[in-house]
Amino acid sequence: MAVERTLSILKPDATRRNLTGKINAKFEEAGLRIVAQKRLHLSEAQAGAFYAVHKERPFYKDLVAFMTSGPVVAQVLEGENAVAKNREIMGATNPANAAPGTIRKEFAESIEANSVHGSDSAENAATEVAFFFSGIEIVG
Ligand code: IDP
Repeated sequence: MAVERTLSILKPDATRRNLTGKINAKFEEAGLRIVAQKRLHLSEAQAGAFYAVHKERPFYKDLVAFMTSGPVVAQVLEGENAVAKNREIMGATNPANAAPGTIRKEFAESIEANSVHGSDSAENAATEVAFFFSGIEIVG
């Protein structure tokens, strides 16, 4: 297995409820290392650009409004098989379908306010990491 990097975002419902530390503990307990991290409040243009792939989906407008409703924490997670491992730790998009012990099962409020984003492929991870971080900000 290769060491990979993936982009994670702690969403506004998580920062609002002060869950940053609890969620980060899940990543670290699973062997993922937080090699970059910053807190920011996304503009509509930034959130819209990040989720451009969902532009035609019915929930796009609400998703952009939600992602700009409060601060987020953008992070780069590093570890063996990091992309798939993070998706496993996150759990299913809809918390109702998420497995016990996953972040979304424990913390998500709804299918929209589901606490975390994680890249879904190595290719998307590279693009998403570059969206938020320059090379000098990632310290492995
Ligand atoms: P993922 O975050 O598990 O990869 P995606 O299908 O890529 O799921 O959707 C991106 C985000 O859009 C979700 O995490 C969630 O916040 C939101 N979303 C997805 N499906 C719905 C929906 O049916 N209603 C409202 N929001 C949704």
